[in-house]
Amino acid sequence: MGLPVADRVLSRCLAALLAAGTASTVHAQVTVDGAWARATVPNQSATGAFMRLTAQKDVVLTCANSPVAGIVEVHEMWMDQGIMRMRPADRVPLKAGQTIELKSGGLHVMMMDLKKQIKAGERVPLTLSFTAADGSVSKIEVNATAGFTPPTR
Ligand SMILES: [Cu+2]
Repeated sequence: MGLPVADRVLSRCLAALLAAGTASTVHAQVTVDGAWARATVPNQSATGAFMRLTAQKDVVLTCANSPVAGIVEVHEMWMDQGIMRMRPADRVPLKAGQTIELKSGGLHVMMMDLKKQIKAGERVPLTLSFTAADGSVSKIEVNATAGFTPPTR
């Protein structure tokens, strides 16, 4: 089941990239707060990133990338008979003015095929792409702080 998922995310990311090349890219439609990534131990291949996102207008989170991971997906998590399960989220819509929280145990950015260990205190760069109803794509750069626990605010 790995391949179809990767294909889907990849083509979605590609679509976002292509759209970004033709439409004007608008910045700062989405603000990010409290971004952090869970630090890893040596040889760990995957980890999560978490943050609060607030959009100025209705958009859908369509794509996530990071230079430190081969595959980046947005996952949702839920409890199923006492077992924590997760899967790629099909759509992550953001309503204008409403903050959604990507957090441990809920929606999260899943970074897989990690290219290096993520040490506590490091910055983890992420690029998130959002598509609006008119098809325009905006991208934001996120610097998540790595740690083993969420940052205190
Ligand atoms: Cu996940």
